Amino acid sequence: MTTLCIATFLTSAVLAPSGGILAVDSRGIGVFDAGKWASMDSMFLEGPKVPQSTVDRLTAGACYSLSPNGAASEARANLTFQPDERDPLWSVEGNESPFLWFGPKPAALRVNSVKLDSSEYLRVAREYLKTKGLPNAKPVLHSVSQVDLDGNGTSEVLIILGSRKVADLGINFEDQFPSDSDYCAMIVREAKGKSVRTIEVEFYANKAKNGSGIVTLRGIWNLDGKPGAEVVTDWRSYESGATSISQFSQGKMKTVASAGAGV
Ligand SMILES: [Ca+2]
Repeated sequence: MTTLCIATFLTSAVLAPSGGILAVDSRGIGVFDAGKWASMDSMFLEGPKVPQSTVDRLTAGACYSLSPNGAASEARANLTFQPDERDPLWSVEGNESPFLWFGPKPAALRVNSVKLDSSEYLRVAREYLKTKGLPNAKPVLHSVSQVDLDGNGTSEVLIILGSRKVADLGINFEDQFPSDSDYCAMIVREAKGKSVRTIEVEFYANKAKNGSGIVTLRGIWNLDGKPGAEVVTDWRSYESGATSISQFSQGKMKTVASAGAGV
């Protein structure tokens, strides 16, 4: 009897659907299927289009409304393809939650939000900005999250910072930051043995390689069930925007899926 139960359990564990689709602000962003992440359709899609049959299969089961702090509650929604020539997208119908995961309930992940007046992380931000040629910068912390990003058992710290509060960076109707001294950046603090290093993920300034732009944290979850986290961020620039899913591994943050629209 015991053997039979274990055998049944193992079979169901293997056959259980492991994939899923993340939608943010009613738009399909990324799909995890057959062990890999891919972008959902948008004007930025460079890879193959996501087949309707894949979406049907992955959205047939449960769907969860996620909160940025990691809680997940069962929800109901559908994903429908909108074949707009310029801006194709998978759109959520029947649910207005900002974050929906069509897939198995996400594994628990501990994320600690650090206070934004933290003198330690303000110091880290100033030290980082010195390496960007800004020796006297007075950064504002936008978000500071302690979390084991790569699943190696040690927490990293994901920091987003800027020269002003997000609302004051003013990128919505301008193609540049208000001044050439403005910036926005995302960095990771990683402990390596006894030392700690700062890794740049994104840096935006009027005269930076990527130009002006704003990155904001939307949420951090473990969606694919593998060790580590999926970090969901928004990027906004002049009349353009995208939501991305990234993973941190071996000291590097890599975008695994992204969808957006713009000029
Ligand atoms: Ca880690």
